[in-house]
Amino acid sequence: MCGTCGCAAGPVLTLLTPGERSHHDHDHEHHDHEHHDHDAPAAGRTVVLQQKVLAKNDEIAVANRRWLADRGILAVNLMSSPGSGKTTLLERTARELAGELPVAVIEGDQETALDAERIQAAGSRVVQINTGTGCHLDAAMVAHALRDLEPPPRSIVVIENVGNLVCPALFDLGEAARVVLASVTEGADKPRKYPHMFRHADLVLLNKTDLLPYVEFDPQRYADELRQVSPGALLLELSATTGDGVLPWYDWLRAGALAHA
Ligand SMILES: Nc1nc2c(ncn2[C@@H]2O[C@H](COP(=O)(O)OP(=O)(O)OP(=O)(O)O)[C@@H](O)[C@H]2O)c(=O)[nH]1
Ligand SMILES: [Mg+2]
Repeated sequence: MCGTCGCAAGPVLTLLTPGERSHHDHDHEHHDHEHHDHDAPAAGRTVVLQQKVLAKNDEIAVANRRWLADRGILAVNLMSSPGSGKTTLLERTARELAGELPVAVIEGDQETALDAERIQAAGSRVVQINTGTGCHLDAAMVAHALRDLEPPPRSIVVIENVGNLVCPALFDLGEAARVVLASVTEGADKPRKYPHMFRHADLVLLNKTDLLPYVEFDPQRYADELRQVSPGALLLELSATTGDGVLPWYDWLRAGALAHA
């Protein structure tokens, strides 16, 4: 997992509410996340530490899940490669479900509050987590963010994880569902090359279908590749930019929200 990728510094959280000015020079609150196996002298010790980190994470994830269930909130862990279109889809979702279903967002990025500013402009409550050198969110970060975000009961919280297809797959955040967003510019081979990410996905969204005329990408091959890794995952095709195909995504969110309310 993160033994060599630099998940060392603590995260920084910024709450942006609709209409509020961005203040990204926020409190540099550091939390203890015990990620750090960089000093481990031997492989055996590294493995033990990794197991401890994951066990601790799982404990906090269980608490997050209970906190969310107590409030009837549907939490979705949204993961993808950098630039697949997570924030673009959430901007559209926030706008188009406004007034029907409140969608609050937790944004995970190494640096900047750029994504939080976009979600804020789309009218949703949002907390930005900056992970520094870290390549994924963990349950403790999400626990802090949920307290800052204060999502209303019976709402939806989407957690936009740090963009990559590797480490985010390992960390349970306490979500009710895992959604992987892929885009047609990434190639059809990604499910088999990054099986851990796709294996536990409840839903896979194939984005940027408006670009299909311009890229070499076979949606049928993609569906077949996904089936090999994750036979149970639902696959929906859409374009976050044009809005084509987004209605089944909204129906999926509505059904999930209803089931968790
Ligand atoms: N053509 C096309 N472009 C898209 C679509 N969705 C997103 N984009 C573009 O893809 C780029 C990245 O989109 P983002 O929404 O920032 O992607 P992201 O997954 O949030 O990126 P990170 O947070 O950096 O991981 C932007 O230039 C978007 O305009 C789509 O459906 N079609
Ligand atoms: Mg983003």
